[in-house]
Amino acid sequence: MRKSFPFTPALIGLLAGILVFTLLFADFGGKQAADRAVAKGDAEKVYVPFGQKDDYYLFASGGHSGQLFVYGVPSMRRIRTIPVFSPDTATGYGFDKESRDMLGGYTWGDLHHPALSETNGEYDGKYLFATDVANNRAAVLDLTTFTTIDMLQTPNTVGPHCAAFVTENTEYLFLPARFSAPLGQEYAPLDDFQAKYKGVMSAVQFNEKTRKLELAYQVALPPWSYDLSDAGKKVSGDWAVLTTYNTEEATSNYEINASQKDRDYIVLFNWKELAKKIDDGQYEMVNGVKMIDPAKQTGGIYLVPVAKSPHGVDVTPDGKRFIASGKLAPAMTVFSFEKAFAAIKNKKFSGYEEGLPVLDYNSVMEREVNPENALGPLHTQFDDQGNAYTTMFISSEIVKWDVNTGETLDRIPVQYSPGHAVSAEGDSISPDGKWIVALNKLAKDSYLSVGPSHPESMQLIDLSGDKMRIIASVPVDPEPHYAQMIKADKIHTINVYPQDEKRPDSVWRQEDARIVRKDGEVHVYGIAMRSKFVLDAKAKRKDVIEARQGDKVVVHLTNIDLDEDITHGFGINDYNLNMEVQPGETKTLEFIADKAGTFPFYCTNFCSALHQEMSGYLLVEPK
Ligand SMILES: [Cu+2]
Repeated sequence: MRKSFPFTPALIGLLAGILVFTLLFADFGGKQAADRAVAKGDAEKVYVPFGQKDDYYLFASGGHSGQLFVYGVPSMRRIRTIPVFSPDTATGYGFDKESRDMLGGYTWGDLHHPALSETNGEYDGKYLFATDVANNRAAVLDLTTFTTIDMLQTPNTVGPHCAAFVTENTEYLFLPARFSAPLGQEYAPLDDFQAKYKGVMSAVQFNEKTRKLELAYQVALPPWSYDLSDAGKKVSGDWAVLTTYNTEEATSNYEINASQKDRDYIVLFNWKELAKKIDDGQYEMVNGVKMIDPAKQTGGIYLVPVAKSPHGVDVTPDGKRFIASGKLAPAMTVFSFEKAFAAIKNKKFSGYEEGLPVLDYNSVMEREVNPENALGPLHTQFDDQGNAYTTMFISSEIVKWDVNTGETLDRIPVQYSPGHAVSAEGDSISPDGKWIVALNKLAKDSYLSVGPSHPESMQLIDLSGDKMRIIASVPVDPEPHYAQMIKADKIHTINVYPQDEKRPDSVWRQEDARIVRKDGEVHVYGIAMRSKFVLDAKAKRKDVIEARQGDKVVVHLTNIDLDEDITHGFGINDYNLNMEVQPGETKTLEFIADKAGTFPFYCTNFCSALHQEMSGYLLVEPK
């Protein structure tokens, strides 16, 4: 018996342990089964069976890749990468003459906030605009072809981060600047910051007939940083709002010096009044651009005090309110356009800043919304029920709240640190309320490791139930700053480029292919078709280009395969050149044959069983 004594408590302990373990395991097993069932339900929501298409296109900025990423929602499959501000060897963008000229020698860009064209406040699916923070450009993409069709360099505007947003009928695209600089980026010491530096906003228009972007006018705003913006809607349709930071006018160590004041400003402006000033000649010409100085040509621009260092400012779908979030303050602030209009009418100004009237905060503010322990509110999106969804960068979550009452309705953690979020049709006058995608700055431990730097992530959140649910999480290349999501049936792509016989330099019949030589120039008017190049119909070898070293060679190539998805490429071995010619398209490659020798060229896009045979020679005879 003595021997058994030590065993009894141990045995009891063991049995108890087994029991607890069994209970725990059973509980855990049950929970796991339940979780799996829910996960299965979630998986079904994102599963788009083969043969079916997604419900939405999501256009996400590719940040400093200079590209735009296209995803399908809800599958979250990446469908396409569209090069915009940087060259791309896959499509030859930046290599063929037209896109190379358009890029203007720049080899990188920083694409931030894409904006879909609108008609009556709804996304119309025709065009998409984007801006380049790195090199002060605006671009427009044609959504019938998913290609960049024009680019505009904006002088005076330095780092247009606070863009792009379009007015309700795409009358304007505004590009306010992140950086202040002397006009024309002239040299001026930083001690002259207040006197000589300006934060310039460009007003750009898109001419649908010429398919060109045009710089309408600019506004020389105070030397602050302009961060994000939104256009008014309906009752506020003539207005737009932008956030500012560094109203301290710091010139160094911004982390501290640009965060001193308790309040920065929202710039509230009436773009119709600004356009009228231009019509009335109230501007000066600065570096060839009509420039409004709001301190001299007063009216139409007002300041609204806002919680310090705000990021996003977003107009509600009904156009009645604008919501700003101070990223260093825990609150979202709801402002009323109606109250702002009354304050402007009654001149309820609390003072002037850099010559601009400051509206009295309490006269314009409707509500401060401060969800408990929510930190770092950045950007707000909307659904179809009057609810707002704000990303919290620091507490890493999305908070759903009622715009009318400020009541917090739901919160969901995301991995990690969301900058923007985008809801379906979220910036239009009628959001769909189905999905919101969190654009997270850090994926950390979400995916297989790829070394010290990890991908960013996008998380798809289902809004259909009472509670938000994350139902998919996908890695994404750096760096989606913002995205817009549009119903797929609003986009109408073409299958092939039309056979336009009048298109300059195009050739549609093999017998018309020719090579023309004159004074050190070789002009090729050729055809790409399955599975050959026809460059000179009369030559012994129809797929050969002969040039002399130093000649300028211009290859015009038309893809006469008017067949969807039969795209051809033209890459020249060891000449660092490649371009894509899509079905029915004519593209031009222009270069100096500065290297003598023998250089095969070949079709770079797989096009048929005999694709490998689709090649020829560039022969460059030495001088
Ligand atoms: Cu081919």
